[in-house]
Amino acid sequence: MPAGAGIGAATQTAWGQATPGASTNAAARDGETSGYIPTTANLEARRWFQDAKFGVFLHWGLYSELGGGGAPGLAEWIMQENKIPADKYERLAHFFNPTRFDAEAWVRSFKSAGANYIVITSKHHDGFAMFDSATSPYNVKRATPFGRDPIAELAAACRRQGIKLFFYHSQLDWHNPDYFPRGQTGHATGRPESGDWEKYLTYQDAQLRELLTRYGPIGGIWFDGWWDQEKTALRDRWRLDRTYRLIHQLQPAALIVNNHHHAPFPGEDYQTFERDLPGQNTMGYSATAKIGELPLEMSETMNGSWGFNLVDDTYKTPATLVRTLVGAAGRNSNFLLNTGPMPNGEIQPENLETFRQIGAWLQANGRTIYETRGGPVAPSDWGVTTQRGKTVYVHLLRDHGGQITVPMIQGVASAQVLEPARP
Ligand code: FHN
Repeated sequence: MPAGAGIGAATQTAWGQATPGASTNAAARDGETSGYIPTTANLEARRWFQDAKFGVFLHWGLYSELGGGGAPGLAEWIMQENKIPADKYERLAHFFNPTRFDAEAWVRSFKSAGANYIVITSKHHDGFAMFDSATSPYNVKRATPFGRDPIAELAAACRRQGIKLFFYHSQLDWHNPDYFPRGQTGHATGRPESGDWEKYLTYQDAQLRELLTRYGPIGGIWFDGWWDQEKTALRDRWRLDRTYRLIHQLQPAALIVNNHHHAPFPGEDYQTFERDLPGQNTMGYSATAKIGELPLEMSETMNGSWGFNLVDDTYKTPATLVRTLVGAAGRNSNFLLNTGPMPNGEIQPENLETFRQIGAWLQANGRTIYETRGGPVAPSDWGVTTQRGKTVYVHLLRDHGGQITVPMIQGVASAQVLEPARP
């Protein structure tokens, strides 16, 4: 598969930049200034995370049943976009019955794609818990004919097959009446114009406690939706300290990340970028996302939607996605690639094929990606560099007219072409 114009490896005789792992020390310093000191287990988990490089993102929920409603766009936003009142949307739970869900098969596919971790929606903005929650009956086990806990099945499969599981958890909630006052969204849900914000936060922490105590050791919590209250008085009333402390107390090695689109807040363990490489801002999410000292990640969609969309065929090619993965690695960042499972519990065949091709590329070239850090040469028009130990991998991602100059790799002892240029 054409991943780029080629890869070369050069062995350095001297270090051209800070040693791998330096960023985790800086992260520890960040923690000290905020009062949060990551434990040794947490720092180890951050290093593991940086080595892992590639993860699979899963947006799966009641919205998957509607497949985007016949329009391209964010299928998981259909409740908001189509102004579906909460009590009507609840009915979707009665039809949620993904009988073809097979956690072991999912994990096998993602592992053979070369992924080392999975991030799945435990709750998206629609407020529906995709796990068995004693905190609220509005959950997959108790409110659907399916009657199973897919998160428990996935956690068990991940454990058996040796891959880490993270939970995406939406802070924004279009269902819970106590998510009040509303922020930028969720105004057409028919909920009463009253609610108890503190109660909402207690509810949120109770669900997080369930996620952190019932499914064994987890990779971390991937928050989203903070931005909904960014322009309101509630902006500073999330009590992140309390929530983050709870998570770190229950599972010190669980990494906290929050897709608030800013530089990391105190207590967070890595920084994520939505649909843009760190340092880019083509989507408009990253204008204020100054790159911090923590490990990095970029998330991306296969087409234009996170949730399963029936009509959106704008799939990125495997070659494009591999280039993004390599571009991320060259920026010292992980790559988190999304698929929206279908309402029957299967992964879209188109996406499975893409994963298969990415896996084939990683099988052949993974040594230039896994366990590397961003290389000594800044990302450039022609591509990026990664490095492990004294070996620098030069990834040529674009047409370079047959010749490039790679500056500042000092004392190169030997060089070889690993993957010849492809059309
Ligand atoms: O609104 C969500 C969206 O549905 C999706 O979950 C993505 C994933 O990064 N994040 C939000 C937008 O920032």
